[in-house]
Amino acid sequence: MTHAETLASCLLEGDVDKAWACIRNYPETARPAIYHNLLTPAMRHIGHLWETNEITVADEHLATATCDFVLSKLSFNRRKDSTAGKAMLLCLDGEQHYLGLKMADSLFQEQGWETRYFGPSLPLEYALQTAESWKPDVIGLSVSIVYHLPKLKEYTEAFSQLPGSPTVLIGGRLTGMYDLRPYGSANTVILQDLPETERWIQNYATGGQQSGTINPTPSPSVLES
Ligand code: B12
Repeated sequence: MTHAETLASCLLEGDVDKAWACIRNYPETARPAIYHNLLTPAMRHIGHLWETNEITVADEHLATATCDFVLSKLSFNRRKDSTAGKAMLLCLDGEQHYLGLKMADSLFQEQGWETRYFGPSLPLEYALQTAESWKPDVIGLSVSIVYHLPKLKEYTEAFSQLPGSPTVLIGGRLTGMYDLRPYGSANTVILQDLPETERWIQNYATGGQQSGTINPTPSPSVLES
């Protein structure tokens, strides 16, 4: 059994203590590595068990709730001097998959950013209201379900009209699977995973970030699939 599969079984039991012990026994200790190499594959494994009817919807919900708790426990403690920039992180309207977004939020905080993390499903009008008053440097969007993609275009277009032109980051399960560039606008950057996100944040700190500098390796367009 891999570490991720062991963690998946602890999450499926809803056993926070066992899940925590499994994370502590993992050889890598940096938060991004734990997110990327352990928690993400564990949740994806749970998705596979669900898809193949080896677990029930209730099992999957319990695992999700346990993972969420563990993530809160792992989250970086917000620094008082969060001056690197301001990022708001949200899921498209209707999008319920927020665990990855929560990990991205933690990475921004760890790199000294002030963040506002909105969890699942934030309608565009409310996202715009906050963006207009809070004036973030970055807006991070998460998308996991293909039928939410038309909304992605609406969001990126609306955000590209904002004063101050915040950089719009697109993340989530679909970025590693499809070419999402047709759903972006000016100032959109597509990030495939957390290591790429971490590099992007570090690059931003050194003044190297420009909109659209990071593009995904070409992959089939979702429109063609
Ligand atoms: C848990 C789960 C749920 C939970 C979500 C709870 C939650 N709080 O997130 C619930 C029960 C709500 C759910 C519902 C549904 N789900 Co679901 N779900 C999953 C599952 C098992 C795990 C998701 C997860 O947490 N993955 C781990 C995270 C960490 O990975 P990630 O999201 O890709 O994020 C990583 C990166 O993408 C990145 N990232 C993510 N966001 C962002 C944002 C930014 C800005 C950045 C920089 C980076 C970034 O960081 C993360 C770190 O590695 C997946 C299986 C899978 N393969 O992922 C299915 C899965 C995604 N779900 C699926 C489906 C079908 C559904 C439903 C339609 C089921 C239904 N019939 O109701 C609904 C749709 C709900 C909706 N409207 O959104 C399918 C999608 C298949 C498809 N072809 O589209 C999957 C693949 C399961 C499967 N194998 O069938 N689901």
